[in-house]
Amino acid sequence: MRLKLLGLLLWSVAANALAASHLVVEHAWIRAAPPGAAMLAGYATLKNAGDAPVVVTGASSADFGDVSLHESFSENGMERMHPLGDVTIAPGASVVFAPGGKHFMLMGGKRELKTGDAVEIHIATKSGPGAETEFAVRETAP
Ligand SMILES: [Cu+2]
Repeated sequence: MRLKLLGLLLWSVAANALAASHLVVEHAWIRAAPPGAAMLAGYATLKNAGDAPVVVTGASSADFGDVSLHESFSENGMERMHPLGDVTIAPGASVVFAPGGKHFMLMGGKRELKTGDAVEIHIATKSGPGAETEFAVRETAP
């Protein structure tokens, strides 16, 4: 009986780990900017390919001092943005980070980036390892 319970417990731990690791990131890119730009914006489609909700809590990169999740909106005709809290993605659903909406705000750049370069960004999730993703520096969306 005790062994059976332990087996069930281990199975459930493994299942949770699997579910949490099913964040799939596609079309990841950073908009190229003139040299010395104070901030850059990154975009991607975040897909939950698992069967449990994925909660994205933030992002980081060795190439930037600060990476945060932002959302753009317009107010009185002005383009503004505010930080996003946790982003919850339901099983099977996707959240699109795209120009004019959600984006990864990249500040404190540590090296000059030009079109064709790649930047590793780690997307952190509440449980599981999150996703290590290569963002391509481009002029336009892929
Ligand atoms: Cu922003």
